[in-house]
Amino acid sequence: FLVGTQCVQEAGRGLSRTDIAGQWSILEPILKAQEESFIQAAPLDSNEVDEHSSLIWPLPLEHSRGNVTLVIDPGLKFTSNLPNSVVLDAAFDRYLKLIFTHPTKVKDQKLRGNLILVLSEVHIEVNCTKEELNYGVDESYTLDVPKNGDPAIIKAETVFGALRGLETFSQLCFYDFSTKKVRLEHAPWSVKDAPRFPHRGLLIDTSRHWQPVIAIKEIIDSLSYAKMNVLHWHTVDYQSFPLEVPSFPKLWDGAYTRYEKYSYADVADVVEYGRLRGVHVMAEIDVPGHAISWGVGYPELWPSPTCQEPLDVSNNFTFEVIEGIFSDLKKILKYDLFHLGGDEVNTDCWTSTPHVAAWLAERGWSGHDAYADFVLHAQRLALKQGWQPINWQEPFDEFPERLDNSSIVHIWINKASAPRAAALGHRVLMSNFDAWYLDHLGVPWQTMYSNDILQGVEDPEQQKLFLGGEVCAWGETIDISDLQQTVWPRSAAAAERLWSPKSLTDGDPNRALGRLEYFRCLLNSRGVRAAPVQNILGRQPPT
Ligand code: CP6
Repeated sequence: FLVGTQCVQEAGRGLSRTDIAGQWSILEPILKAQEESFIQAAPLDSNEVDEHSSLIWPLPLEHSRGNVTLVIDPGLKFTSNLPNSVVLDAAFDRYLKLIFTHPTKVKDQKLRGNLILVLSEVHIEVNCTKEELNYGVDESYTLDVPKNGDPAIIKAETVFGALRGLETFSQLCFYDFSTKKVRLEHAPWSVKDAPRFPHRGLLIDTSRHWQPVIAIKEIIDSLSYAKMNVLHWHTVDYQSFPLEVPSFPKLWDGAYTRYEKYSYADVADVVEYGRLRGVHVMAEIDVPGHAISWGVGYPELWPSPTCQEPLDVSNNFTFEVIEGIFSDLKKILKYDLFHLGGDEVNTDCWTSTPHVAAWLAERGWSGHDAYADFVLHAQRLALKQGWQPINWQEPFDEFPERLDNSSIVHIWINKASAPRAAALGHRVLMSNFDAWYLDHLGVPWQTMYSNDILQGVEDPEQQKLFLGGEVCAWGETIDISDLQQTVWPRSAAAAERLWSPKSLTDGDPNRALGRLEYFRCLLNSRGVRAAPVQNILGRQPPT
């Protein structure tokens, strides 16, 4: 809206569309003067993505901008063509709060005769009315912010694309302390955006340290700010089993304490919390290793009381329990992928425990054979639930010939297995620990940023098999006291790698420094305890 000098909001509201058209002749010279005082901006190419070029993290696929500053109406309205959208309505509430973080002047002070342009509406158009969050859901969107105060338009295939567009819009808005108004600079904006990879995740580990549900929800919020879309929930492990499994209620006897558990309803609640933010919750039940805590409630899952892992492969009850966990979880998880762990298996307990050794001998199997059989059995149980199973890379490294190529390989030890897995037709997820393990506090953000997951994969058909990747916050040293500053800002480096085009993210990572510092401050302003960019935990003092 074109507004006079006194009262921005009221005057702005009072003008109809035809009034604006009628006043275009007044507006035009002002816009021209504004434009002339800036260098004309052209679409950015990869060489121009310097530290000051954009407030948007991660960088969009394409964007261009102009030179006009808009003021955001404190009465900003989000409208859409889906009036009953639960996802959009919830998002509108959230984004209004994020945009108006400071008391904003409604009645304007004298603006010394200046005219200002006010943006009062963001309109959203979504094609698909389904609001289920499945793997590969279309997250593309366009955002156009005209320079004359006409409504900004977000167009998306799905509500989840619209969420990404709202995030981008909110990142363009900032509070201007001199006028006490929210501003949006460099209109007109035209953004065309879509993710490079469909699976952009963070692993959290609630076995080594229990994390309260509120900490998990805060992490989901923060993931959506970086357009990350998967929470990989490593629910249980050696140390504790905090998860309620209605079919086998003694499993959560393996929780650290009676206060450190997740009820079945908690998990469903986290899944819905994620859906409203476009974040899939992918659970991991790590078998047959990393599972000692299972035996607190059901000691028969251990090979023996003194040799407690891997889970007893010779006992049918082991697979009944796994199947019970899966069928309970299937009712509340929505993601199509499910993680079966399968890493770091040492079969010594199997070969040294008499009844298991006898069972192996009957079949003529080595511990290694039984390990492969266990992983395949668990995969069949996951497939039976309609899930696509993922395993850590060891099963692929150790018995590639036995794996169905529909199973997904999650790389963590070394990148070298990734091209091999893709060549055999497996889909691949990347979390190589030299770059993307957040609990390795000495790894700088630049290393995380430089980790292109398609490195060494030239064939476009094989490249398509890379679903994306995850940064990992293993929980041995992480609880609610340091979760966020361990995850942020370094996860943002991976987030940009996984969202933005390769052409904009290759090259010297330090080109992203200024933008990353800005994004870190944005996170802080939203209550996310992101650590300083140049002062990550564990950084060595300069020598
Ligand atoms: N827990 C589980 C872990 C790790 C893995 N699985 C791990 C191993 C090595 C490093 C960091 C984490 N703590 N269940 C491996 C996927 Cl360096």
